[in-house]
Amino acid sequence: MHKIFVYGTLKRGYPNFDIGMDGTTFVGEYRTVERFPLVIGGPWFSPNLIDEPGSGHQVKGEIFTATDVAVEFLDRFESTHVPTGYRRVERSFEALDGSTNVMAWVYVRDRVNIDAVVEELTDSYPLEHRYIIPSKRPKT
Ligand code: PCA
Repeated sequence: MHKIFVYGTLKRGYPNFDIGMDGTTFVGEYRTVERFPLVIGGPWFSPNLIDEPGSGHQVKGEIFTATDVAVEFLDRFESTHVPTGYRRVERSFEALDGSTNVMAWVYVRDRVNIDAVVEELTDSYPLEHRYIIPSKRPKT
């Protein structure tokens, strides 16, 4: 089993939870141990955790356990095969109640690959009315 930390549209109650988190089981609410910048990037107003530890905030999200198949699906969903897409990396997380620290996978991006930073967030991604789900994006 894998552990995966989600901070954006894959959280419970967010637009990609139903399509993306099939085959996962909720573990709890966690935050990154290190600080990271969290931004909304264009053109789909997507949340991006930028792989620049030490700046930004401790970012809050949710940890799930996931099967190999579920992680393979998520890798494709998050375009890890595209050089400018998300990268899945292992980072450390602490439970919001401070009880435990765990390692988990998380999808991060490099700042140079983000078309436009629309907004710098603080410690969490709120429900974002501007976000455009993948199925509503024009085909290229
Ligand atoms: N989905 C992943 C990364 C950004 C996004 O929208 C997540 O929720 O963690």
